[in-house]
Amino acid sequence: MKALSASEIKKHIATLDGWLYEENALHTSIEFRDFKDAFSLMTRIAFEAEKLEHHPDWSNVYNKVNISLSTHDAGGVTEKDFQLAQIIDKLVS
Ligand code: H2B
Repeated sequence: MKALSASEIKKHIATLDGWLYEENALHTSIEFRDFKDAFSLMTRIAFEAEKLEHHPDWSNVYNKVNISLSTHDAGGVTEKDFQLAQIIDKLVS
């Protein structure tokens, strides 16, 4: 899969909720009520990521989840990152 250009990424990112494009990846930060809610959402994302065969780079501290999406094989952001970002937005909302 081919990495998207900066202008394609800017166009696509407008369709997402609370994502930034920085350092060749899409980033978001989500805050939950507590650790249980944060980890529950991470588990649901994990199942979707497996289905898509595309996986987030992420970290979790207590009720906060930081997510970065890029396609390692392509060295940048691809359609797959936007697919996963859209799924994450849907699961969060
Ligand atoms: N996830 C992400 N974010 N980037 C990749 O390039 C990638 C992946 N490659 N998940 C996948 C797995 C690849 O290694 C397997 C073989 O499909």
